[in-house]
Amino acid sequence: MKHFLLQFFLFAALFSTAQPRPSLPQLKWHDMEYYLFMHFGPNTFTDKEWGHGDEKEEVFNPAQLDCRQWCRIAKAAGAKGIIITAKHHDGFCLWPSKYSKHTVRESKWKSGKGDVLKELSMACKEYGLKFGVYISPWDRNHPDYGTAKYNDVFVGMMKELFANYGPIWELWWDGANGEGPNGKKQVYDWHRFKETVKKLSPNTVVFSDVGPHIRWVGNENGIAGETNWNMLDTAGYTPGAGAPSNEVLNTGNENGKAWIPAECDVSIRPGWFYHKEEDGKVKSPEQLFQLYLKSVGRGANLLLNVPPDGNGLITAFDSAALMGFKKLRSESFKHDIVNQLLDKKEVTVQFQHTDSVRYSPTGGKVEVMDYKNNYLLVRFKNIQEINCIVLKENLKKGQRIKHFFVQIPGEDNNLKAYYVKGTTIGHKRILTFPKIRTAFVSLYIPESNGNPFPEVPEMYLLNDQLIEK
Ligand code: FUL
Repeated sequence: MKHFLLQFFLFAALFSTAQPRPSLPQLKWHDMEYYLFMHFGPNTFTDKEWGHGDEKEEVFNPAQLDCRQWCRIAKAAGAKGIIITAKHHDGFCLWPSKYSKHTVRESKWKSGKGDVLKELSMACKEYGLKFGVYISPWDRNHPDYGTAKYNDVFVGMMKELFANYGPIWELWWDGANGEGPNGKKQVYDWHRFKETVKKLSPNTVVFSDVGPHIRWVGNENGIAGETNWNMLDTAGYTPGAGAPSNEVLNTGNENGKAWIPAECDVSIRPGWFYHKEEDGKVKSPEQLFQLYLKSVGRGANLLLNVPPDGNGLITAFDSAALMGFKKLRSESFKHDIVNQLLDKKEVTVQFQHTDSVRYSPTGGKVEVMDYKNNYLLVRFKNIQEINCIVLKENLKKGQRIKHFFVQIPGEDNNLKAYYVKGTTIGHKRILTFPKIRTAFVSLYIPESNGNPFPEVPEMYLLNDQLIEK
């Protein structure tokens, strides 16, 4: 018995030190990198950001709604999916839910026969885009909100979503709740909500402030932490007011117990919903590129909101900005110098780490680590000109790199020519700097949680105007 107990505790100790790893749906999610958010509903017509839930259903009437136009633009913009506000805080459902009387069915649009989710999910399939659904737990319309019955309503609605519009790639639970001191208090059954998704659609990744699969980045400006761990501790926390601080959400927890990477939601306009007076305030392609560097370039994903207008179309202002952004990305990241030269055998990439370094595959801390020699060296046969390096880490092994130095001696071998100290890498860490001519780049990893697994970096020469500001 004693022996058994000892084994049990040893096993438990090993297990508890194991680093979290992404699930397969999460690994695929990391590769999605950039996709669109669409805020659409009664607010689009009433010019509000937060509807009260008492708006007449007839206000919703997007005469020219064309989800294929949304998808055509998303695809041309290089976005890999669309997440739509199926139900915002006003409770209006963009599908004819049997759990509500505040839906497209009660509107005049298509004489009550329309279904935005049907149209969009089909258009996404046609264009090869992932389809995601935002559904607000906070509901200012539903008569059951504030009672236990509302949890049944919310679960029932999710069941409808999975049954009729799947596969749903990402489900978004917004944590916002603006009920005042005398407002209704809903005790959400988060556990039941999670179990419902797990059972009905195990490959769906669920976003909320604290996951379970994807976390909020802690701001709505599209900016991830320069230190950005994909791990988070969630014990004792809930979405919304019960979430960890924005600072913690922004950087994650180095030793967090669960893999819950950050997603950066940000709007192309000042507001989330369409407002005509913001037509002149759409972010420029250059601004979007900077956001890309600060989100995807810091190991997070970019969820860019592009709200359709009252006709049910994406305006020319937004579409032009998206195309400009796409052009900047395509031109910038077209020629990966390292890969091209690898093909021609004009570069060598070596990763050196001491032979003494061994890492237990169980994740247990069983051997002494020595990282003195963790160098990734890139040597070019001929001098190259670069101003951008994309560092990457093999996330299948978890996120381990804690600290790195990149050194690029100039043509004259001046070791100080470019030298940057950084913290985490994760899915991608995009570094930009004034252009430099060099034959050699080194990445030194002095600190990592377990043996580090950096991937072969990409290197580019971007237009000088685009380096991170
Ligand atoms: C917030 C909401 O309150 C905003 O209206 C918007 O939907 C944004 C994405 O999330 O919490």
